[in-house]
Amino acid sequence: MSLKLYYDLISQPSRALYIFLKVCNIPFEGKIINIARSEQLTPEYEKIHPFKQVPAIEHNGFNMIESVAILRYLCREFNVADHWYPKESKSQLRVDEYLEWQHHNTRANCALYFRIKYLMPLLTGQSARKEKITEYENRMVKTLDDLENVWLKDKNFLVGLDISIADILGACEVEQVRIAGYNPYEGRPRISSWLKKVEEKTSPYYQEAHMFVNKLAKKAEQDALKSKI
Ligand SMILES: N[C@@H](CCC(=O)N[C@@H](CS)C(=O)NCC(=O)O)C(=O)O
Repeated sequence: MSLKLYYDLISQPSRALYIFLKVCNIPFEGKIINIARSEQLTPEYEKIHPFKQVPAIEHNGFNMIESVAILRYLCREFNVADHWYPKESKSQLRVDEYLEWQHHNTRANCALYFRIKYLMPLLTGQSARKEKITEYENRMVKTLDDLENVWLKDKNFLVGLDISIADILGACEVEQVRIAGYNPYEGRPRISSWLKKVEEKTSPYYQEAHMFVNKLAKKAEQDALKSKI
């Protein structure tokens, strides 16, 4: 049996798969595809991921892409605890509701803010216009407020009393915006305590997967402080 994970820990869905595989004790071989070095663009990797992105998985010679589909597949194929993706129809529906919502909300709005404010200026040497950053920040703030006030309104985790794959995917997207100098915890007590719980439930892999993110976020904090002096 062989399972290979193609990933880069700077990528939110890559971190989600990494954390899930580790915490569920599913053995895998890690293959780092360094995005900063454009390793996702090689013809060999295109055979694994036709859209040249991370993450991807190869399970016994069968390639698969898209983190949400992969997580559901892993829950079906491996003997993982039921709370990750409950078999009971209505409980599973609750996880699926978040996973569908996330594409156009947590994923789209947090990742776009990160891209416009941090990634594109880094790659092109040109900062985005202030109005553009504000526009994307506003969209992200709406999503974070929806997480705070709707999804986490009366429960510890996004869709229930225990952690599910929805929480790992959601947390990895929210953590990413810290690299761009935005603090998603500030003024959002439910998000703060949710992230802490997700971290506790997936420790030490959550911290391991976010080591690079934490380093970059710290640098962003220090840069912001310096610019105020
Ligand atoms: N919907 C995909 C998203 C994949 C994706 O956008 N990957 C990004 C990193 S987070 C990537 O590989 N970017 C490099 C590129 O597009 O060249 C999933 O969830 O797996």
